[in-house]
Amino acid sequence: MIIRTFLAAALIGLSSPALLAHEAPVTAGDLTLSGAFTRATRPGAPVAGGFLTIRNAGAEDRLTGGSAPFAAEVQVHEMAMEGDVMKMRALPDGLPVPAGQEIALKPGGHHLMFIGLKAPLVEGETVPVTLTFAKAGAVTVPLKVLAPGARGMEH
Ligand SMILES: [Cu+2]
Repeated sequence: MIIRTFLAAALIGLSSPALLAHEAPVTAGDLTLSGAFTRATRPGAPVAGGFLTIRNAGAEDRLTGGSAPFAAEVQVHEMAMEGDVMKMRALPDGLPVPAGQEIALKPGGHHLMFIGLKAPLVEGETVPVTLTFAKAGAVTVPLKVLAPGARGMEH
């Protein structure tokens, strides 16, 4: 039911993206992925971040990486202090999604990193990312492209 709704929304989105304020959640097994967005980039920008909420109704899972047609590579990043400087770095073992909990990838925290952008991300468009989970497998999620600097969906 939720998947059908998502497909219908995606089809509508192809013809008139402005109809959709935000994308319907995507479910895969025990996981529900919602509020997924990225941000518009300038021409030539090499990287962009991706953000979403992952709710896990089942046993512990792990987000290990992913792929996207608009980027050469998708990594899972954390923010960490190095001396006095906040830096981001890839999580080589991925990001745990604890049993029965919800985690948020958000600006300033854990995030997806799109590396080697093949084209600018254009505000108002929707682009797909396929995330890889240790248990749930590959899950494709539509990412809304918001304004540069946007911190999340407006409701
Ligand atoms: Cu990053």
